Amino acid sequence: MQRTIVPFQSIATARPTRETQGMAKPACASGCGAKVEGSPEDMAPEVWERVKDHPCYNSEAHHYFARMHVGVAPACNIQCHYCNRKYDCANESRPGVVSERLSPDQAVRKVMAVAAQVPQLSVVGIAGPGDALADPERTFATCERVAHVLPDVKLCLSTNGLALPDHVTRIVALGISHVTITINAIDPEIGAQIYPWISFAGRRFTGVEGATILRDRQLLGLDMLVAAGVLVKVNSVMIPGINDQHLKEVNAEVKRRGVFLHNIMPLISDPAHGTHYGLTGQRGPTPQELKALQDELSGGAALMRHCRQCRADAVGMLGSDQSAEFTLDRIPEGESEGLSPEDVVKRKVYREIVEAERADRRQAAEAADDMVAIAAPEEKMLVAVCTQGGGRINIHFGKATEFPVYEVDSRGVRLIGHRRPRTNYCKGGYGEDDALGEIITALEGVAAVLSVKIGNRPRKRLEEAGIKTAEYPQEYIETAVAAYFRDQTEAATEDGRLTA
Ligand code: CLF
Ligand code: SF4
Repeated sequence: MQRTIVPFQSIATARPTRETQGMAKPACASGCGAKVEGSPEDMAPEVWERVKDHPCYNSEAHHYFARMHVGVAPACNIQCHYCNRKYDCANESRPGVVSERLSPDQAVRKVMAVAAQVPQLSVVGIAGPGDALADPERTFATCERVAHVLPDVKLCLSTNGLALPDHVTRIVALGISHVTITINAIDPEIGAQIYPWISFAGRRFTGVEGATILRDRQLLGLDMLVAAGVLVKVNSVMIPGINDQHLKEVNAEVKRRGVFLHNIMPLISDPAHGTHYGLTGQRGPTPQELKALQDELSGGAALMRHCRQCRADAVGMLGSDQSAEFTLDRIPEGESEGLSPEDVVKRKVYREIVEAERADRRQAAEAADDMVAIAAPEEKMLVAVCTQGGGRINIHFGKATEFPVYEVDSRGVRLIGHRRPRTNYCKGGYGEDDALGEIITALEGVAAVLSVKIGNRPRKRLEEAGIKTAEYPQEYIETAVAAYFRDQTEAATEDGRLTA
């Protein structure tokens, strides 16, 4: 089996220091950085312990830890206008080709194979391809067995919430510590524009009646989970013209009820997916519209901004899907009773390395807030980075398949989302002009791209499009973004002085 463990290798074997990089001085000359997002000081110690290695519930953790989904839940009990059952559940995944549907036995085999190869694996989630609780026995049998053979992973579920109140007791008993509920509306008039029908208590309900039942069950399940101490995340699909403005009410309501995170996901709508919205021309929001809504919600329920809308069979770090390496035909047959002692040690050592890396990153970040604080309040910019994990700028521009975007101003450096063109620029030694055009379109509004290296041709095209480039090999992302911002604002001030 092909093995790809990029972030582990980059941290464990190549932990770069300024000395090993041969850097006479830091890329940021003052050695400054920025406060990293999702740090332990942002939450109670017991909560930190529960989220510090969950790549979705903790933004910092997504640089270091991986999740995998096992597609054991094909059935669903509602219909969403953004879903076509031929594809994965769009509540918790990007519509793609149908996943390999697994029995609980097959799922456990797959989990063990991934855990042995991917020491970053910290969470096993069930997110479809239908609803995790529409046929709960398959979901619970899988969770029970995974907890038995791999006690160091967290168990995570995603559900539309209709069946949730019936299963909270079992969820708690099985030690499922993290649950996501997709709530797109609390106003049933709006819900009726999203859900044509639900199936409940042996009957089909449509329109406002169906949307009311769904809303009531979602909120009841949420309250029960919060009361039981389960960490709840709410996902909402942002649908322009239908629920985009209403999501402010949803955010306030779920905050009031004690959710840990609210994840607003852009509608993915394409006629090729055969969904109602795709076929009727309902568009998804632009990155700018999504950011504007998220900015309006600051002060409400805490927002997740690093979601990748991953598939129901996704494997690996968020944003780098390794699922093709772990199809059933590549996994050994037979029962698995647990990891080998070597693999157990490998996973333990990885966590120790991450602890050290996180401490180092925070230390490097301490001075950054001071550095960016000298900027005028109105100065801000969006900066995209090229990374393959570890919280560092560690790939060439041509290899980047997605671009995390950070906003920087006098208050600090914050991740605001990801831009994902359909393909990367470099194709085995040569660059593709069409891909470059798509990347430039995807980066609209971004002031600069920071990478390990960028070739002359893409650099020139980006600069012609008004996007600057800079190289910060192996530097921490926040440190590099803060240094770039400082240098640019200082240069602008200098230019102003010279022309005054
Ligand atoms: Fe999976 Fe979801 Fe658990 Fe994460 S995904 S069930 S909470 S382990 Fe994560 Fe993927 Fe976004 Fe979901 S990036 S789609 S939020
Ligand atoms: Fe599709 Fe998921 Fe909605 Fe069910 S809950 S209809 S699987 S998007």
